[in-house]
Amino acid sequence: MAVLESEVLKGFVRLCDDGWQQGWHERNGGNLTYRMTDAEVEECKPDFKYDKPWVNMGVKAENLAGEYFMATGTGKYFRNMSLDPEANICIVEINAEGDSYRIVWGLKNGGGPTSEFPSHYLNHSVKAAQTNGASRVIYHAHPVNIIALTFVLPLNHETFSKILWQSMTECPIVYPNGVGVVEWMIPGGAEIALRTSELMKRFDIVVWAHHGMFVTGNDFDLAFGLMHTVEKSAEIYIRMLSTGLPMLQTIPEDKLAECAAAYGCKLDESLLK
Ligand code: 2HA
Ligand code: ZN
Repeated sequence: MAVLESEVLKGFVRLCDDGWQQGWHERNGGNLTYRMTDAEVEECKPDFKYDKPWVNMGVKAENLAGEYFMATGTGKYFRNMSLDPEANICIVEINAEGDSYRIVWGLKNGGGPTSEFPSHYLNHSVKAAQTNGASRVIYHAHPVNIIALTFVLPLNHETFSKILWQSMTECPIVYPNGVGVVEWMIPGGAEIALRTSELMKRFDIVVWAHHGMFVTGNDFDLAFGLMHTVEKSAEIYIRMLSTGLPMLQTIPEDKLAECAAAYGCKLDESLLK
């Protein structure tokens, strides 16, 4: 029962429930992975079984060798995570080369980690290196409003970042590095994984056109909060457009950096050019 009683599993499941309640996880949409701390691994280890085969991921990250990840299962529904975590979630161990995983807990009825595991894995690699190990969560969801915007806005980082920053005053403070954008691609493979992880070197948020969003955070609250904030700003922008009325005013572009600075954050002003 070590895993089922752990705080880390409770936090993981809570994020899944919160995302489901927001309407971001139709059917089996979306996925979540968490890089466990050494203490969490020790706590959960009594439940681990090392009898499953190694599975090659098609991508490699040496800085994640030997790490343990908690991951939603492929084809599993966020709606069901809290009802039966052991059937819908797994813990995987990464091998010494950093290119394969094996399931050590969970998915009791079979299956594997999320189809987007290669993307999650490379994003974890980039973020762990960049934050000296502080970043632990990668979260992928299908929020309605940000997806809708990918049909009507040009697909570039500058347009999305500026419009979303200007849609709500907290935004330049919550995500001063802006938003990266990937054009439509086939999900689930190494190509979109590499593309996304390249952008994760610069951003904590990557929008996948006509699909959804990837965000990263040091913990579940920060990752969920980031998804929530970006999606809310997209919703405000869309509601503003939906009035059909002309926009009379917005947050001044030349005040965005000042707003972030007032809270100790540095806006990536290169996105405003
Ligand atoms: O888990 O969201 O991108 C299903 C997906 C794939
Ligand atoms: Zn998806």
